[in-house]
Amino acid sequence: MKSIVTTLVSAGVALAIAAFQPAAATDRARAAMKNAKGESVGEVSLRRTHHGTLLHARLSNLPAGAHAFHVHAIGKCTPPFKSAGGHFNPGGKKHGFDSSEGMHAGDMPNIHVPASGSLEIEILNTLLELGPALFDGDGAAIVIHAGPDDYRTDPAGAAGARIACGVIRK
Ligand SMILES: [Cu+2]
Ligand SMILES: [Zn+2]
Repeated sequence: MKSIVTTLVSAGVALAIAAFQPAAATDRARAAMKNAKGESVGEVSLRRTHHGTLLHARLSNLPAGAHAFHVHAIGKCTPPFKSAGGHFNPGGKKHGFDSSEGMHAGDMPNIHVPASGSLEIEILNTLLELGPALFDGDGAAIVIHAGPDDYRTDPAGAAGARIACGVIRK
């Protein structure tokens, strides 16, 4: 009997903790990245930290060179990925690290893919939270562009075509 009571009490505590978190928040998420041909180009995992979201990208099958790497506002990846909308921007800012009126929460440093086409990288985004603004009705996505972000041109850093996209899923 005692063990049943203990179990019920712990279940009650767990439910109370769960109820305290907004329904749309999560500690972990991931995005399966695909190119415009529908081929996999790897995966990005996202994890909540005390200072923002840590993104861990394991990418492959990408063209060598510098590419913009952003969080976009809509979780829909239909080639050519315009479906993902603009940059995730709950703060209503302008684009870019180099803008005095910036930056978007979805703005992140360029990635540099070597000749092998594969790259593993971790990026801490201190403005990104795995919360209700990201997991709103239309979701969010990670997008990789053909060219680099110039870190200043509003609204998207003049990064060119969108070559890969992945919906961020809890
Ligand atoms: Cu982008
Ligand atoms: Zn931006």
